[in-house]
Amino acid sequence: ALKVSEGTRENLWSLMNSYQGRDSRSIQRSIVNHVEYTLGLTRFNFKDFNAYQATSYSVRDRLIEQLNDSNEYFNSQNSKRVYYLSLEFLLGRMLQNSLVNIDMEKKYKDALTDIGFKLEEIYEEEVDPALGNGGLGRLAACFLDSMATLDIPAMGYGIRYDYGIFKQQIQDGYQVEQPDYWLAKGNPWEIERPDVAYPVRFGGTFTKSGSGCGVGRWEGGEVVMAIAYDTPVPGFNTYNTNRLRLWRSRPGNEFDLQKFNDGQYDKSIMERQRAEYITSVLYPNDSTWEGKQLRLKQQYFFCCATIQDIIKRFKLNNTNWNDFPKLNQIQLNDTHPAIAAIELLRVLLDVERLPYDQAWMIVTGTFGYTNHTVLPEALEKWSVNMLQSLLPRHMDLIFFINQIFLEEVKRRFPGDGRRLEVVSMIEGWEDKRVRMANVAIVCSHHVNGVAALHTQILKASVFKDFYEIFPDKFLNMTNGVTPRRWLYCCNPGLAQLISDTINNDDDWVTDMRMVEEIAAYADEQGFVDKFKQVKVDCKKQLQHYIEKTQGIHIRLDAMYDVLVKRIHEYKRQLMDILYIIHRYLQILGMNEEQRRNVVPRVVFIGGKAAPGYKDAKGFIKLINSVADRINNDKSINDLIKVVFFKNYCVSNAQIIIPAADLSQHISTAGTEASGTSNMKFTMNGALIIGTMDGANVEIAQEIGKENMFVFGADVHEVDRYRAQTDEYRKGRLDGRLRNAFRAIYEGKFGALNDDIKGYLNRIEAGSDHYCLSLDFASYVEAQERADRTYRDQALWNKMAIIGIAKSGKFSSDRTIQEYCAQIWKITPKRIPNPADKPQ
Ligand code: Z2T
Repeated sequence: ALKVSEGTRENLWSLMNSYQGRDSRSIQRSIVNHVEYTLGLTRFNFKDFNAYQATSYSVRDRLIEQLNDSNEYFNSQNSKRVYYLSLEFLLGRMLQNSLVNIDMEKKYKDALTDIGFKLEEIYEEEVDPALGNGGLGRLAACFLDSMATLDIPAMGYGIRYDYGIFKQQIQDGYQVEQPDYWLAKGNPWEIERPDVAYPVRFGGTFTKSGSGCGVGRWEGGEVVMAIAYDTPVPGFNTYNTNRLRLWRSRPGNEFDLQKFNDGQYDKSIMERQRAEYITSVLYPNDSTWEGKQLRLKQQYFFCCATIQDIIKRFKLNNTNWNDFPKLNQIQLNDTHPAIAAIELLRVLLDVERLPYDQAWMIVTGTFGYTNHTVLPEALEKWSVNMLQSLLPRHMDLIFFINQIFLEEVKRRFPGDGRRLEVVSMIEGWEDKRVRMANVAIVCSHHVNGVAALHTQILKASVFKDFYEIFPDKFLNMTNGVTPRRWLYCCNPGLAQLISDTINNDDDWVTDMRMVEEIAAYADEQGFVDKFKQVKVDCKKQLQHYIEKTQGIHIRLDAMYDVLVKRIHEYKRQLMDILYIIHRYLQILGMNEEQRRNVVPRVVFIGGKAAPGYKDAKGFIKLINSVADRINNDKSINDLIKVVFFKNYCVSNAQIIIPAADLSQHISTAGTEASGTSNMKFTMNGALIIGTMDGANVEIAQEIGKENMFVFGADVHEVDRYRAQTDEYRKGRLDGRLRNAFRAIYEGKFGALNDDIKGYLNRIEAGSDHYCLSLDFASYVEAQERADRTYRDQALWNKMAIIGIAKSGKFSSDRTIQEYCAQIWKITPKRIPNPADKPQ
């Protein structure tokens, strides 16, 4: 490679000065430059969307320079690196976040105003990059932000899907999915790297020589190419900028000449197109597993390219393979990328020709595995036949490592056949499947849950037998969210109030524990009034958004009661809507006097249902039917308004979360691994009504149970209830629940959907896996507590302020610090200030 001499380097450096300056004129010059020369438009006439594109290119220029400098520095230091492997990155819009992180939002705003554009309007031109389903993908995005901010040399690796999570439309009350071709108008944030390309093989044959696991040649099959697309990830208040590398599939170079000569030109071209399908679409399932072959291909495709890329980087500076785990930590975001561990083993054995013991030590020293759910339907179990035909060597290696592992278990737990059965990587006899969680656990040095309760459940039941084998492997890493996007960007009013109150500075944005200071002002009228004003302003913005996007007018002087997350039985959106029905029936039975005492509520329920999840789609229809009836009932005079919040996604989460008064996190205890929006709502001064599940437990510990509306059975009560008979549960069906069912059956909320009818009938018959009947009474009681508290606005605001003050633990900065210290064993590496470079 060409190394430029210092003299030349100085010259090259100074060339950028006029272009990358932080003054208004330089900013305008770079924007206009992109309008004219990148977009090919005239700078004398361009639209908001073009201003968005050019502004993004201008910001990207700065990020690229930071990215290159960071990367060059880490390479020169042979720095240890963290690789976060995830099939999902739910980034959300990039422009505001990037400007905020490089501390240039105000400067760009002024520069744009000067040439006739409003930055806030330009933000709205950006499409959401929505390459994720829900919490798991958004967590990966928060982690990228925190790793960059904390000066950790880290990279994210994933897939550049052409289609992100579908857009949700509602027709006739039903969810209709629209494709999300987010790249239609280009993506200014990515840098295509046609030169960073790796071959990935599928199928073919494997021939082995030698004993034990042997070494061998994998040949034939189909080869596709992985092309890199990089997105810079700037840290807040640091020059450090990390890389998110997403892979796109393209046809391999092996061309079928035979078909050409046979005159089958079209057929041969069509086969090449098949390669591109691999990265076409994100699978829209949130915590349920689907055994599709294309999904397995996506997983291997991205893992194979990633491992090649990581090894190439390692080899820039290193020759001793034993240093690999000391310099590279790979974190698996659930089991989706677990095949990466087997791929690394394969490369070390078959390509690098290392002895098995050394290769295995390297693999287990490198990987960490994060589990995100205890739901059995989410656990990945790939059929042995499918793996065998697609990845013959990998299947072979899984059998081999499983055998060695089971022999060790046999030695340590003699006569414990049950345990062998449970911890084996292979399940079943004729229809054999590979349990990817078992593979991930055995291949990793650490396994973590995402909240304290979740980790306890992993240790005590889901992975109990593994925990007894490897007690030191298991630990907890309670999730967090980035305060940059989820407070500073989405709630500038509150951010300003916090800064003004604590020390006139934004240090708290990278040290959320500092916010605790505002607790001292929870009773101070001046502060409380300002907090109230912030909330009202956010509610106005939401009101405007709802009017604009859904044509519904909502009142400002109501409690904004919000339940937004993926639709799932365990998250119990059904229980919420049944409560609304109960509340509506109650109001119908009240006289004028009693009605004056009712706290008016606007109830928002939003979220996407997996397209194949019938029951979840039925819940959406029911919510819309109930909304229809209640919203059009003039007699209740807007005491309840029900809004199905359409197409819940990152960008509109940034509107609804700051505007919430009450937020619902009501999963059956023991089902929600953590939840992360509970943290976002708390940081934005909404009160939680919730069960003792997931991270709610820790939120209660931090902010005080008395500052939440806690209800419902705990994990043990749920276990006991589930162990009872249907007869037992049927005999104890909650009366108010029964009335709500009746109202639905009678057609009060329109024609009855058969699926929903069946679902409700089963609950009535005592089949109540998610414990709606068990929890309904205490849910109603908690809702009443929320109403009483809301009537006392001083108390309500005090609770909200204490919630904000004590939400510091739930910054993803804290989470990442824990991963660094306990799993990755890595310390921050602050890159020198660019001012130290030649000027
Ligand atoms: C997901 O978003 C979550 C778990 C999954 O298990 C899959 C997906 Cl797509 C395979 C969620 C959990 O449901 C939620 O409790 C947690 O907060 C989030 O992951 C991040 O850990």
